[in-house]
Amino acid sequence: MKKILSIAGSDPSAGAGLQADLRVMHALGCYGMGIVTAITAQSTQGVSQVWPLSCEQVEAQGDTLLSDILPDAVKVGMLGDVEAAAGVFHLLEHYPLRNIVVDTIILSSSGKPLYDAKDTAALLAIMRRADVVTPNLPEVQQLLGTDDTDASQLARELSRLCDGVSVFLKGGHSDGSDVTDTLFNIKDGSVTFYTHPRIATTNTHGTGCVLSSTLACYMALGHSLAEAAGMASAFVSEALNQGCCQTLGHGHGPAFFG
Ligand code: PXL
Repeated sequence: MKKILSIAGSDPSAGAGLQADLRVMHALGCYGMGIVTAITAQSTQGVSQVWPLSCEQVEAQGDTLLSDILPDAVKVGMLGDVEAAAGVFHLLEHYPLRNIVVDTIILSSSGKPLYDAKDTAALLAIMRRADVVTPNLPEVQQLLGTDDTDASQLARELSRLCDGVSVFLKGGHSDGSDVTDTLFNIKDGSVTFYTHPRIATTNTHGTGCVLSSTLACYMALGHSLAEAAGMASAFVSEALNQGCCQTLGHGHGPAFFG
């Protein structure tokens, strides 16, 4: 069984963060493991509080786990703050980790900061150790300091900023009746678009987490990045489609019900 590690924040409502990642990994037949970077207080109605863990707490979770078990893929999600990010960087630097997917989480969809954008250097250091990074449009624009909207150009530029990683740019924040995710593959410099109809649903909480953990699983299962990206994009589309008639809580329900 493939072992996948999520390094992420805790979301008690399980729509996003570590709990969502573990549900996805289980659904894909993988063995999910988790290191917590931050505790959040939240529901489907938004994030009310965030407590990042210390560098020492993140490092100790990882040192203990990774000296026993090495995963087949890693998904890095919410970092919380620069301290917790330093703990994550230590783990990426000190262990032979593979298939590293870094989701560049900066803001929650409800607008609560999940990482302090002024500490970009620590986030970039982590992104540079990734195989693939998965920003959404506002994140890539913020990281590049631009308001350009050309997806292939943005993906290429972010790859350059990260000294050559692949970039899977999520299309959900753009307008239009379709959603197009864009992969810039550093292996051959190709750009691939994955387009799906936009699904009318308010159950969108954790869409990015579901995508990045799905991508990590498919990479661990032996798919090429281009295949894994297409399968992850289709998985999210199918999850949103299947979950659109479900009800959970009073706000934005989960993107993936399981
Ligand atoms: O979807 C981004 C995200 C990731 N991780 C945690 C979150 C959120 C959004 O709320 O709470 C823990």
